[in-house]
Amino acid sequence: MIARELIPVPSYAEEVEAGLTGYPKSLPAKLFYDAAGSALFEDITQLPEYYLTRTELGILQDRAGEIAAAVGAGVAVVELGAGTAAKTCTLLQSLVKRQMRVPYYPVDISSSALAGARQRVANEVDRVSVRPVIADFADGFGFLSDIPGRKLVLYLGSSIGNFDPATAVSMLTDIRGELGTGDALLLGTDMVKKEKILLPAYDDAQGVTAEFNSNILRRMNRELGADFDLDAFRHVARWNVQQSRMEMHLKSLRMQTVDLSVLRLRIGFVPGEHIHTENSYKYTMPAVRSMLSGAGFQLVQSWFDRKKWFGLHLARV
Ligand code: AVJ
Repeated sequence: MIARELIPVPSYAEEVEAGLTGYPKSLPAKLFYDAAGSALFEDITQLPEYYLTRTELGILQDRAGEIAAAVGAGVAVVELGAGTAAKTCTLLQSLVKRQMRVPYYPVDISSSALAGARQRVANEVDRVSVRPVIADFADGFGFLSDIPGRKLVLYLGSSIGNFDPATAVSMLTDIRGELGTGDALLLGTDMVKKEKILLPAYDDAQGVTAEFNSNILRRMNRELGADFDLDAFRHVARWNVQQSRMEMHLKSLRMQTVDLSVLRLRIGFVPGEHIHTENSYKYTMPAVRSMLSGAGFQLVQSWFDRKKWFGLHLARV
């Protein structure tokens, strides 16, 4: 086992350089989330076409009691990528009915989001002790073993969907490695559904998702002294049925070269060339089962909305 401190984490500039000099061109989806991108994602979650957030929240609200019963009393809740904990309060409410206090550890890379999480939980639920953890998952999940007691790890919002199946299994395996007997995972996954529902969710009428996608160019202009012409790229969303994923791309509308002065790099684009910016995997139950068992978890129970658009899966170590 290699100590995680010895694995270097690539910088923003290194990730951009690797992505734009590769073929086909791509950028990792996590680069969306500067301050502007995070705000745009919040806007996406409110769009009529983007069913994911409200569907998952609906399941949590309708089934919090059942989920808490299946989890059992005496847990600390650790939420990976908690943000401002918008979806967590109903579940915390059901858990406090079964134990005196619930320690709640929201984990996020953003300290401002964690301040929001603390405030929201303090306002909405009694007998929850909020202990924010600032962590970047690129550094591993070592922080989990520092948290005492039996743990329920929440990984909601279909965040797992950004990872290809092999990477998702290896990440869940890393999480599993920091957990012990009796610990549990509640995983949110977006399920496979008709293309006519999926496409608008990633290409909304107001153009907010297009704006979110092209913000990745704006960020390189600002942080890397690049000269991307935002009007020379178009947002493309497509359903890749073979790979079971929604994809987002930025399509070059003409022949052009872009200068990234901080990287001392010039990148040429032919007309129609794409930068692949995101994969968002959609799951079937067999895929969920194989992902969880591949990582050493046992599926206990799944909950869905009425249309089976979104799933919440409780698994045990
Ligand atoms: C935050 C990764 C769950 O894949 O649906 C929203 C990001 N991309 N619209 C998703 C996203 C385009 C979102 N996740």
